Amino acid sequence: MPVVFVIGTAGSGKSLFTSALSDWLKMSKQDVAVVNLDPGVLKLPYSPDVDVRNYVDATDIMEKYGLGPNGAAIMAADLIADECENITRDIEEAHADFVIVDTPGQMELFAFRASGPYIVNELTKEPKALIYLFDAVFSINPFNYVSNMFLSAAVYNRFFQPQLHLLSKTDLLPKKDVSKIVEWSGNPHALENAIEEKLEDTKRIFSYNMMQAIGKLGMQFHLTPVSSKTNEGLIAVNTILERLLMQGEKYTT
Ligand SMILES: Nc1nc2c(ncn2[C@@H]2O[C@H](COP(=O)(O)OP(=O)(O)O)[C@@H](O)[C@H]2O)c(=O)[nH]1
Ligand SMILES: [Mg+2]
Repeated sequence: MPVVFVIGTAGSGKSLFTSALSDWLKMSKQDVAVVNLDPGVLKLPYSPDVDVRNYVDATDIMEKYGLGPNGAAIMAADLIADECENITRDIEEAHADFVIVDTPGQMELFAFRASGPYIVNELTKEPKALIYLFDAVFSINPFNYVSNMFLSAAVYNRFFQPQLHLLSKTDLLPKKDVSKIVEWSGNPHALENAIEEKLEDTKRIFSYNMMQAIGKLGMQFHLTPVSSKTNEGLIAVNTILERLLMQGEKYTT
């Protein structure tokens, strides 16, 4: 039962993408289970098969411990680690061939505290992968794009799992802008030109040096454009996931 974790900065479209991909896979007769790992979310665009809020709920924590939203979110993120066994059992009981996990809204609560990597390691021994979302509207600025590359490299450095990079919300940008960002992701010279053209002073130097430093890590950021509103790119994502997780076999046995 391969598991894929959807990750990205707050508002990058993790929950809606989880919903779109799971609906699309179900339409293609794949047996999918969807897991919500966000203890603070009030409303989800899908019905989770497994929900961390059954065990840890940030709103309850606020009341019980008299914490504000940030304190409760941090405490909730840390408490999830103790519920790994329960969540794993719930996932197993869902008897799916493929599991999609929607992670907490604030990425740092998952990626940069101890609980996230612990959960990713403990939840299953099956093949797993991370899907990292680059928000297209944010990424059209080369400075933001490079910052996102940096965050994505930092996430990889926390989990060390196969990582697939998607450009989300492409329906919100003109096609030519989507193509431009995709080109940056595959061609460092195109990104370098955009940095030269669009940025000045400190931002230009910072972005250029950051891009060089990340290049030295040898990571691939090739972005696959997707939209959770129009379902653009889901076929491509499915193909990549199959290759990444199942060496080309369907998820279903
Ligand atoms: N137009 C458009 N809006 C999107 C898309 N994906 C997410 N959104 C919107 O972006 C906002 C944040 O999305 P959400 O999935 O909650 O982000 P999360 O915090 O990463 O889980 C919501 O208002 C979504 O409706 C997309 O592909 N296209
Ligand atoms: Mg969300």
